[in-house]
Amino acid sequence: MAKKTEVLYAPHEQIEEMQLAGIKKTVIDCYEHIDFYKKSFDEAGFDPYSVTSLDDVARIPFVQKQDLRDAYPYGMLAVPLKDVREIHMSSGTTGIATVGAYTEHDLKIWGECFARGVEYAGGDENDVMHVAYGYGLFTGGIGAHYGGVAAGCTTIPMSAGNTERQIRVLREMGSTILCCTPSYAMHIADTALEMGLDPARDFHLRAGIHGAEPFSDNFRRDLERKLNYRVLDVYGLTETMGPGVALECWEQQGLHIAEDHFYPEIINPETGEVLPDGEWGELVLTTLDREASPVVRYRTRDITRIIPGQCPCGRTHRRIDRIHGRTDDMLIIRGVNVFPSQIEDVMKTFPQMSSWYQIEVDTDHRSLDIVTLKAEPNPDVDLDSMAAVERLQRQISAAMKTALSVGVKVKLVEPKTIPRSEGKAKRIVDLRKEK
Ligand code: DLL
Repeated sequence: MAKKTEVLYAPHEQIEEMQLAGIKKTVIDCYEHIDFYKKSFDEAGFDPYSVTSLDDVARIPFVQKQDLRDAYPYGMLAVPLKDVREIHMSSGTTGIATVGAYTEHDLKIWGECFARGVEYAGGDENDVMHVAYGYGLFTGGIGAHYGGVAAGCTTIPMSAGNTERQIRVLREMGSTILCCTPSYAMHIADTALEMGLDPARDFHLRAGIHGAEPFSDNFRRDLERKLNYRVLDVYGLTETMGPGVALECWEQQGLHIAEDHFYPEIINPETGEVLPDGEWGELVLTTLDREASPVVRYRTRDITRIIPGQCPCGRTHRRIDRIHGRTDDMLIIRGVNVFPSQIEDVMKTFPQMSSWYQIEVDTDHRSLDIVTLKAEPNPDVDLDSMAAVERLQRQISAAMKTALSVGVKVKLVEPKTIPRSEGKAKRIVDLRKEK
């Protein structure tokens, strides 16, 4: 019988009571134990003992990624180091990493949150979970692993890489749930096809719990067709916990936030004003019971919205929409805002196109952004003449114009020339930074 975690069905008023209690405790903990918050609250004139309703949250100052970086390595700990059992770090590609620390309690909650993904997939101890997110400082591998174990699955800690071996193990162990980035799942599927296998038949997958990067609906359908399973999105970030902050259920109508552990808000990224449900903006998260690394109003830079209304699955935890992208990755083409995942979605309406692409951003002589989509057609597509290639390029470009109102140059490239990734795919190549 499928598991039914009670709190996921609790009346929303009850969840709000839990949230208020969690926020009250977290702001006081942060104020009393973390210098950054004491200074930030005092400077903003915010009294952490004054919270009486969820409306008060809008008065609390934000915390940003840079604040966490400035506190590296241990400046944001709310407990003594002796109580910390595990540390993870963000990749820090743009500078100093941010640190996520966990007490024993935090690790337990993490496992329980990710395990909800297994529950949402209708899974249980009869499932074999193949974890091909990277293990290590990245939260993907270990977070999914704790989730698999907490859900009672037979959990296989593959980590990322060595794709042919992944394929052998997927087949031989009869894995039913695959956890990795969506781009790596696509690479696994494509490699299996190249090896002469039919992964839709030769694998035994039922569900994939894929996240850590944006992917479009059309990308998802392609993956589901190739692997003959259902793809569920998982969201998370080092600064608040790792994967499991929000997870999609079988309905595929948005990701349920673990509202008993996180308080979500959507803000206008320019003004900081809180937006009503349904409006797109930047997701801000407050942890409700995190002991080692609590955050209060952390600006994620991820663009989404809270989906109004209740999910047909009957669970009461509110849902965020699939992440469009990060504010830092948003392209502004002649004044129009576009995310790479929207470009991907349009490209993937062309059956001739594979899922491998990169978007190059450069500036022209008038310093206006020019955007080129470099993309691989499917290897079995016969583009025998230059004229055929140019026609397809023009058609894709025209579809971008119609769907997104932006001019995107399209350049088809040879199969396998776009780098494959075992973790997060690099979708944007910013040539402006190299000038
Ligand atoms: O990517 C945690 C994670 C691991 C999530 C495995 C899901 C699965 P970071 O490396 O700190 O942590 O990167 C966090 O990745 O702010 C988003 O911009 C992006 N991201 C995470 N999940 C999704 C998703 C992990 N489902 C950053 N869709 C976040 C779109 C996502 N973007």
